[in-house]
Amino acid sequence: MSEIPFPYLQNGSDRVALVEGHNSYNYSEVNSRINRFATGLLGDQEDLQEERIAFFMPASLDYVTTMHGVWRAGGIAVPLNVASAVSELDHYLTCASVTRMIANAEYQDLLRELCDSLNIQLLSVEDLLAEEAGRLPEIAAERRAMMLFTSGTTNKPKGVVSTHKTIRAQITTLIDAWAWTEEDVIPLFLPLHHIHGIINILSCGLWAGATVHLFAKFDIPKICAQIVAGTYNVFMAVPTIYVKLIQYFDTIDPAEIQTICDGFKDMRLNISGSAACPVKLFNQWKDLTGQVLLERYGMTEIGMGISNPYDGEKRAGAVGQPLPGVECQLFDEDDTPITEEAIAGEIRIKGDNVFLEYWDNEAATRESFKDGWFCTGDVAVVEDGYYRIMGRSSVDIIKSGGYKLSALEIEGVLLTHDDITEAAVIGVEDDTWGEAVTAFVGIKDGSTLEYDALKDWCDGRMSSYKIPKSIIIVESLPRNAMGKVTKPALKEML
Ligand code: MCA
Ligand code: AMP
Repeated sequence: MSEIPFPYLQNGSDRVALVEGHNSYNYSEVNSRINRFATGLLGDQEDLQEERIAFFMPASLDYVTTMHGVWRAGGIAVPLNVASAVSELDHYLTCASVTRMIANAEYQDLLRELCDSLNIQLLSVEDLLAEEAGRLPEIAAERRAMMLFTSGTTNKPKGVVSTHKTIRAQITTLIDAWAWTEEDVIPLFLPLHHIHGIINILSCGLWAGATVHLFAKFDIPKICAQIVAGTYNVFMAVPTIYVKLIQYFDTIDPAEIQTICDGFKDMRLNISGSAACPVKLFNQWKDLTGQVLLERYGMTEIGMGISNPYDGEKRAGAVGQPLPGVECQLFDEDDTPITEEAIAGEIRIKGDNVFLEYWDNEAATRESFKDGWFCTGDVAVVEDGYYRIMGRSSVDIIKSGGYKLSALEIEGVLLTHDDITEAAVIGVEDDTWGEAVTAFVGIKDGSTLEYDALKDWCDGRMSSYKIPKSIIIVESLPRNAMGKVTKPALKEML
C-alpha cells in the first residue's frame, strides 16, 4: 500500500491560505491548527481507523480544520449540508453510522436533540483543539477518506465513499488542466458538501498554495465588491450563479455593471459546471465580460471527468475532452463501445478519480459498474473531438441550480401529506434554475391544496431547494399498463 504525502495543503509558508471576513490565515497557521485538532480528535487513540466524523458548518477556517484534521487522524470526513432538514440529517447520520459530529455554536441547538437520539457526541472545533500537536498516524492512500451524499434514482441519498487516492487524483488532474498556481486567488461561495466546492475550488486552491476567500453563502454585493477591487483571478460557479449575476446587473446602474464586468475581464479563468451551461448564457457572459466560459463535466462519484481545454477552443454547449488520467468511453444500450462520432451513448468512466463504493450498499455499488467502468447515466455525443452532454438516462434525476435532486425522494415526502393521494415530480426547463422542480399531485376528494400552504408544510421536511417551485393538481396521474407514472406525458401536459 502506498503512503499518501500529507498534507493536502502546502506546509510552512507565510502565504495566505484562507480569507474569512476580515481575517486571513497563512498556510503555517492553518497547518498547525489542523494538527492540533487531529491530535484532539485522536485523544488516546493512534489512528481513528475510518471512524465517520460528520461536520455541519459553512465555509470557514473551522471547516478546513475539521476536514483535514479528520483526514490526518485517519477518519472518514462526512461534510453535511447546512441547509438540510433534520429528517434528511437523520438519514445521513444513521446511514454513515456517525459517532461524532462537529458543529459551530450557532448550529448546536439545532442538532442536539438529533445527536442525542442517535448517540452521537456533539462537539465544536474548540472543544478538540489540543494544546500542542502530537504524533499523527501514517495513512495509506487506499484508505477511505470522505463520504458525500448524492441523490439518485432511489428514494434515499447514497453515501459516495472516496479514498485518499481518489481525492488526490481528482485534485491533481485539475491542478495541471486548469494551470493552478500559488498566485491564484479564488472566491468560494458554493456549499461545501459537494465536489464542486470541496475539490475544484477549496482542495485545488490549497494544494496549489493559492488563496481561497471563504463566503458562508453566495453574497452577490460582497463578492462583486471584491471583483471590482481586482482581488480574484479565477472564478468557478454553477450556471445559475452566472444567471443570478446577470439578473443582479439589472438592478444596478450601468457604471457599476461596467466595473464588475471589467473585474471579470481581467481574470485568467471563468469556469461553469455541475449543470449544462446554455449557449445563450455562454454568449451573454462573453458579451458582458469578454470571458469565454470553460465548461466541464463532473459527478460526485468521479470528480471531474471531461473539460474544455485551458489553452485552445472553449466550445459553447460542449464539455471538451476527457481529463488526463480519466478514461472515458461512450456505450450504446447493448453495452457496446461507440467508436464513431455523432452517435449518442452513455458516458462510462475509469481511473483513479473514480470513487470506491456506496457506503454499506454493495448492491448499488455493483449495479453502477459494468466491466470495471462506472456508468454515469449521462448521455453524450462526440462532435469534432468535443463531448456534448445530451441529457440523462433517468427522468427521476433533476438538476436545479447545480443540485442533483431525486424526484422519488421528493415524491416520497409529498406522499406523507394527509391530503395527497398520488404524486409525481419532474424537472421543467427554467432560465434561472436550469430545471425547476414541478410536482403533479392528486388530492383527496373534497380537499384543497394551496401552493403557499404546501410550501410551508414542506419546509423542515426537505431542504428548501428541493421544495417544488410549482404544484399542479390533477384528477389522476398518467400511467402505463404496468401502473407506472409516465413522466414524459406529464411534460407534454405542460
Ligand atoms: C436556492 N434555492 C433554490 C436553489 N438554491 N431553489 C432551487 N434550486 C436551487 N439550487 C431557493 C431557496 O430555497 C430559496 O427559496 C431561494 O432560492 C433563495 O435561497 P438562497 O439560498 O438565498 O439562494 P441563493 O444563495 O441564490 O442560491 C442559489 C445557488 C445555490 C447559489 C445557485 O443553489 C447553490 O449554491 N448551488 C450550487 C450547488 C452546488 O454546489 N452544486 C454542485 C454539486 P425561498 O425563497 O422560496 O425559500 S454537483 C458537483 O459537485 C459535481 C461533481 C459537478 O459537476 O460539479
Ligand atoms: P452530482 O452527482 O450532484 O455530482 O451531479 C452530477 C451530475 O451533474 C452529472 O451526472 C450530470 O448529469 C450533471 N452535470 C455536471 N456537469 C455538467 C455539465 N457541464 N453539463 C451537463 N450536466 C452536467
